[in-house]
Amino acid sequence: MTKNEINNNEIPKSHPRYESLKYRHKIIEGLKNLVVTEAGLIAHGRGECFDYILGEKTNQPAEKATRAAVASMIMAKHPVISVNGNIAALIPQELAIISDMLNAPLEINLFYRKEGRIKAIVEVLEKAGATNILGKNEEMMVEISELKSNRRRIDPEGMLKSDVIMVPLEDGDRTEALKKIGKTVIAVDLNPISRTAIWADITIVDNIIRTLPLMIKMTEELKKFNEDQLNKIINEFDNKKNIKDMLDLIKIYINNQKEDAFKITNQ
Ligand code: PTJ
Repeated sequence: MTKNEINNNEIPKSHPRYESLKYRHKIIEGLKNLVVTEAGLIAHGRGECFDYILGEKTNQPAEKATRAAVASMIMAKHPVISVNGNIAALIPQELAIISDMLNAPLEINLFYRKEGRIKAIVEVLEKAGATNILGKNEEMMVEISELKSNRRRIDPEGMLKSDVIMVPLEDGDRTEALKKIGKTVIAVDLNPISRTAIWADITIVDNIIRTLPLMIKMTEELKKFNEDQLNKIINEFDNKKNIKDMLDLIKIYINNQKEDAFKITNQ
């Protein structure tokens, strides 16, 4: 790559969509170093589209779900965070921090297998400071018979013995399979009506780039709570209602855009 090419690809901080472009470039970088799979680009684009109609912010139902998720992770005996290529490329530092705070291993679990991908993801996570990484040793994996995709291979030290699993940016059928084998599933998915979102026990409809920093903040707060207080947060949370509230918010947001979107041209 020539110096000019590099300069041309730099995103000026003044660009109105700087933040969004910054993360898009992280995904592209991830593709170049094997962390992200080709389909990860498409998944990211789909996420961007949903984020747009959520106003690109953490809405109240997402905040509620995140609080319930953190309480569940703190109460869990063996919490695990499932890591795929996209999240390793987008927020490796935050993954390392939350893994440490919650004592939850980061288990690499990929839908698309490709020689060298696991190693590339381990490198990114370790560079970001992660120390508790599972799913590295392919020979050690066991299979969930309820699942046919590559995600069926899980780590006996991680997901197999876990009680609560966080699955950010998933593809359909795994949440269902994990539920069938008795796990509590926390999903982070910008699509509120994906199969993952509907099947999960706690669905955080938000962008993972906002969810993890919020989880870190909430963990600091909720770690001071006693068991009764944490159980209250978990028991009072109603996932179905929360997803419906999110869908209502999307309707309101789109309605408001009928007026707001054109303000920019009237200035
Ligand atoms: O790295 P691998 O091989 O495990 O593959 C990872 C991907 C993401 C490619 C794979 O799991 C996949 O194909 O997922 P799907 O079926 O495209 O689903 C991804 C979901 O995540 C979609 O509903 C997107 O809207 C959502 N999504 C995308 N980006 C974000 C997101 N949700 C939260 N935060 C995001 N940044």
